[in-house]
Amino acid sequence: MSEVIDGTQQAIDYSQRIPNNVELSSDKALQRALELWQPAFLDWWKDTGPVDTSKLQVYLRTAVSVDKGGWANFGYVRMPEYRWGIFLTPRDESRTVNFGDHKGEPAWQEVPGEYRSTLRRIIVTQGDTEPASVEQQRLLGMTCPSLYDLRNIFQVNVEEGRHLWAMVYLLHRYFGRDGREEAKALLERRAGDANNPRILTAFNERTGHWLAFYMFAFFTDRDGKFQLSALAESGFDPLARTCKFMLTEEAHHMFIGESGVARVLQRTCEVMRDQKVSDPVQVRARGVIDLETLQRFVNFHYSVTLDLFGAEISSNAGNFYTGGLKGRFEETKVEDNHSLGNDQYTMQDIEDGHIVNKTVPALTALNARLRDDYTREIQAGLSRWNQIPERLGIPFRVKLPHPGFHRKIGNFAGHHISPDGQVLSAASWKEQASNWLPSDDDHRFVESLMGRVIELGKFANWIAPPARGINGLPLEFEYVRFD
Ligand code: BYC
Repeated sequence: MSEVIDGTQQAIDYSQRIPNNVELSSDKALQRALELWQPAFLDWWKDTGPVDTSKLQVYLRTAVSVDKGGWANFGYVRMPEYRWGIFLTPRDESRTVNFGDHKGEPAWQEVPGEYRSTLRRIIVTQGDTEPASVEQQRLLGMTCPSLYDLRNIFQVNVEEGRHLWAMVYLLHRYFGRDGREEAKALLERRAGDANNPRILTAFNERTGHWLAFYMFAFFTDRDGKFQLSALAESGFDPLARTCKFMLTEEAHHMFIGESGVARVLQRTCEVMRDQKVSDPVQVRARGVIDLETLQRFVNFHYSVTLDLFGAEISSNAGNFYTGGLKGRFEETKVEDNHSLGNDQYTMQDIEDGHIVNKTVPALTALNARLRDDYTREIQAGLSRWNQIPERLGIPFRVKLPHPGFHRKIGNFAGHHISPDGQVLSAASWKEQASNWLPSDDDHRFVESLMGRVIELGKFANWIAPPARGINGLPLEFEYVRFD
């Protein structure tokens, strides 16, 4: 099949059973294989996607082109009829491999044999997170703080479904029978399943209420952004082009997370100011989420998301880089020779019970580096959140815990680190952990606030309305129709 998509081909062909901009109809075998996978995907959506939603009409955006400006079309859609498809940014014929041992070679349009299994594993790992997040959020539509929020979670869910399509296209198109088998297995694993769980830890956690959802969308979707950005630098051009378009969708998910938590913070701070309360028990008695609980959720979601970067020192990551498969964040903007041959990187480690700075070969520390880039962006988000209590005269500030806090992967795993970076004994950690991580009681309290608010323009008591509606529409708009 000719893979070429020239620069003018930005529009998506919706006349096909599988919408696409990759000239799918010119490769009949591939088209057939994907058309066989499509009903399995729809069955998966029916079984594990948002519950009781097949009749709802949701005001969703759908990609109509991969053009940077104005690629989306908004309208009412019944979710099972959403047009999931395959959208890649157009090919740049002059693109080269930009880092590692193959730097300067033309970007690969087919999978280099020597990297076949490594690339497949990266694509499968990325692909596995997408359905996992839909499964984790499956029950959230049963409650909602407003129609606006309900529509937003459904938008996220359908787009994560599309991101699964993005990876499945690559598996089918470039990895033959193995790829088809992996694509099948992506529909078989389940978030949190004891026998057949999702691959990465955070995607087996529970997302049991809307606070967890907003935190997930802020912290974990942003890992998505950084991982996709690193893969968008790949020398394997179809992967790079796929990830570039996925990133445009990801931005809205992170907005939902950041603004969701900001609105919770806003509402709590308003109540604390107006009713002159600060004690968490009294704050909770007003039906809003106390800031101490909010902090515990920040601690949890940040720490489990840091685990998604893998071990700080990773020979896998070094091999991905030298092979030209996965770059650094904004690789082409970094001013160096893009080989990392003799470069060093300073990171934290534990030695003799103390946290120390260690300088290591940069090539081995790429996961630590990507994690540090991520943390800088997360910290900027927290600084924006903290303007809210500041503006409302509340002294509380949300803080990031130390990167070693509550880690299960990497050089801090197996150690007990407090949020302020003290190395503790197991006993001391156990005594204090409930001050730092959400307890069952915290979850129960947050769950107790989760009603179903679906009157036009109304918002639950525990969250402030957003600054504006979707696509320039008012907050009173009927974002979801139940007829
Ligand atoms: N849980 O050398 P290591 C998103 C495994 S989120 C379980 O430390 P490496 C999204 C690892 O697989 C972005 N296992 O790590 C967000 C390896 O096993 P094997 C998802 C883990 O390989 C919200 C072993 O431990 N995309 O898109 O350098 C909603 C040693 O590995 C974990 C990607 O992750 C863990 N947390 O890097 C929806 C990008 N961490 O292979 C979507 C693709 C490590 O020895 N994935 N292990 O059996 C990758 O680039 C890499 O696989 C990782 C790990 C960065 C995840």
